[in-house]
Amino acid sequence: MSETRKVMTICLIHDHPKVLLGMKKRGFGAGRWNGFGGKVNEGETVEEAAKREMLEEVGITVKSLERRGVLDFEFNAKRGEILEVHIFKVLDYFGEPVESEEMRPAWFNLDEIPFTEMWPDDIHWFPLFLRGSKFKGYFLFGEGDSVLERELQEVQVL
Ligand code: 6U4
Repeated sequence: MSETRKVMTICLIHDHPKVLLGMKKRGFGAGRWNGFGGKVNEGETVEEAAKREMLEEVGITVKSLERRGVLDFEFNAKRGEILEVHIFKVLDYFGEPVESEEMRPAWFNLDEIPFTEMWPDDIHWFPLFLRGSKFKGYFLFGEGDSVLERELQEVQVL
């Protein structure tokens, strides 16, 4: 079976002991808390897309970031269409989070991350992200918030 890939980004700011999340107000994943990000456009690198989305969605200018994870997501109802999501930690930035048409930002303490209102994969990889690991994985989603298959491993190099 042929496979298509859409490359996407997620950016997270972890200013210990808080992490910045956004409530997605519209479109894909609306109603969930998530990192900031979106599709990589033609002609831009994944890092450029990650920075652009941070500025568009939450008004933050990213000076430097580091790739921490790459996850492939697939929906059972749409087999063969893979979302390849690159997860970045923002290392250095300026600006304050500002609400946009797409996202309502809020800081969460690490012991209050709202996993039940996030994508169901997040509870698995967030702990790796928060402790500074790099990781790769694959999640197959079924109906509702079910995860039918999951693979997740720490890696030295992405
Ligand atoms: P438009 O509406 O074209 O501006 P765009 O902002 O480019 O869209 P969007 O909002 O569809 O893209 O991006 C979806 C966001 O959701 C990306 O940041 C990736 C993220 N995402 C998708 N599946 C996810 C999942 N299973 N777990 C997760 N984030 C996911 O934590």
